[in-house]
Amino acid sequence: MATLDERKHLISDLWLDQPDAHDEVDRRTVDHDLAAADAVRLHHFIDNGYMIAPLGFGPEVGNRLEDEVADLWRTRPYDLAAAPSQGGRISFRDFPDDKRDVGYRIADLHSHSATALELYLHPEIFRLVELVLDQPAVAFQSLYFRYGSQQALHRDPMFVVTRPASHLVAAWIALEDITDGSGPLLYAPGSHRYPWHEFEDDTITLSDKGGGPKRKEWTEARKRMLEHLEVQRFTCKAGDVLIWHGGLLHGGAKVTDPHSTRRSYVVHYSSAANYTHRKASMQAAVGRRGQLKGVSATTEHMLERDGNRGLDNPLRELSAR
Ligand SMILES: O=C(O)CCC(=O)C(=O)O
Repeated sequence: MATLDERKHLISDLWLDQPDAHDEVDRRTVDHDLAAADAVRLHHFIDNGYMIAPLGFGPEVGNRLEDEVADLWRTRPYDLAAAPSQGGRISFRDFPDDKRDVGYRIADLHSHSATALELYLHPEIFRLVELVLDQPAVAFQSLYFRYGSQQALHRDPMFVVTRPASHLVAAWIALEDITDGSGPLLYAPGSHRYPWHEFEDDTITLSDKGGGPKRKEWTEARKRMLEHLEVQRFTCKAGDVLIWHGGLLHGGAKVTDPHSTRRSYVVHYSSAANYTHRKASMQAAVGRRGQLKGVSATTEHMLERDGNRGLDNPLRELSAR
């Protein structure tokens, strides 16, 4: 199945990517009881590649999550991983304390925190994501950030593989009021409609780690894209969610207030019919010298709440052995 068309646009069967998308939203408003507020969000999503909605909670959810994370840093489970700002995932058990700073993130916290699981399977986010996908969705991975990520602008399918690539939607949930100095989420409205950089024949994934030649190619391609785009900063209230199209260019702003946290939770979704299992890897200490070695696991195990489904953290399979 081809990924890009001859103009280097992502081939997509999503209804919101089709030329008649605005008409179709209007038609569903009249014929299918699509609520007026949702129609406004969908029209905005078609043109801009994202929508923003309130989830109806305040900072208490983030505070609860923070307490659960503090407990996990005390018990240090083997089958949960975090990644430093530079580098791959390392088991919580072996994660260096001095790397728990700006840019570090916890992967798939939904397996070890009740609050993270609530966010992972949040009914209102599922409702909105399913309006976009127009079919049942599945959550398949999550990231918890305590501080700004400072991640360079990118498009998720460069790193996150779904089949088809167009069936990728993400949600970014603010867990506290997000200030400008804390390194807010950055996004470029309308970028989802831009052509893609083709790293190899019909390939949009970037496999280079660090500063390899493909990274440099991408830096140049992004510079060209940004000549036509305006980058916005998502300063918002706790409980706001920004849901983006897989093609939206986004990243994390520089943290200019070193004392600020920027607690947020990101979840990636695909179509449930297509995304049924996931593999994850991490480094963990082995032997008497405690050298870090790569381990990985795959899961098909689904977590479910209120009829919404999400894949478990694959690393939980490791503790079962
Ligand atoms: O939260 C951020 O600063 C960026 C997150 C992001 O780029 C992602 O999860 O893909």
